Amino acid sequence: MKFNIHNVSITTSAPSQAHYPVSDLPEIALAGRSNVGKSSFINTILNRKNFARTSGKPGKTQLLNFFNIDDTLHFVDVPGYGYARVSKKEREKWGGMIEEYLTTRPNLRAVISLVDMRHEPSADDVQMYEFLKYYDIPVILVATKADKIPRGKWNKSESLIKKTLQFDSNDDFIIFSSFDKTGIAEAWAAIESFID
Ligand SMILES: Nc1nc2c(ncn2[C@@H]2O[C@H](COP(=O)(O)OP(=O)(O)OP(=O)(O)O)[C@@H](O)[C@H]2O)c(=O)[nH]1
Ligand SMILES: [Mg+2]
Repeated sequence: MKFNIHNVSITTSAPSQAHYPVSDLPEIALAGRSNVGKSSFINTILNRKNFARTSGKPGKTQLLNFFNIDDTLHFVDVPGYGYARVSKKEREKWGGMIEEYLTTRPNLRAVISLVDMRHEPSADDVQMYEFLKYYDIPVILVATKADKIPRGKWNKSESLIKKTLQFDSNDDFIIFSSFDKTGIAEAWAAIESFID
């Protein structure tokens, strides 16, 4: 399948099931720590500057944002986890929202799970990965901000991430950078493998 990435629009922003779009389109959700680069990832692979909102201010994406891509699939941008400066109550609200979506949505085909390639995955990252594996949701692991580490250290970073996550070798692992556009073709190939 070939995408012509021309027609992209936001379908809806939903806090809960009742607000999800009524649609048969397959969905690919994005999960990751606040500030890891989820919105940037969407912008980069769509070759858009500021489609999904990005900001240096963590915790900005508060709802599930459904983006229609050429009437072929929805990307679902999910609020980031692990943002320290939110209350316990807000964190629980977030947990309920993401869990409800991930465990009940029949349209969901795979989750793009983003981790910062510069660091060992956090406890939150590990928990998210374990959650996805527990519910048998296919994962496309994206190690992002690769531009911030020299190429000579990419293998070492990849090994550390895989070891810490107890990475399932059946899942895709993609080295990515929104800054120098590394990994766009690989990301699309992985996404398309879940859409056909
Ligand atoms: N160097 C570098 N910076 C990046 C990359 N991707 C994102 N950033 C920066 O990281 C910051 C956060 O990016 P976002 O895309 O807004 O992150 P997010 O995961 O959507 O954040 P929330 O919506 O708050 O959960 C921004 O300042 C981006 O410019 C990358 O590949 N390389
Ligand atoms: Mg975002």
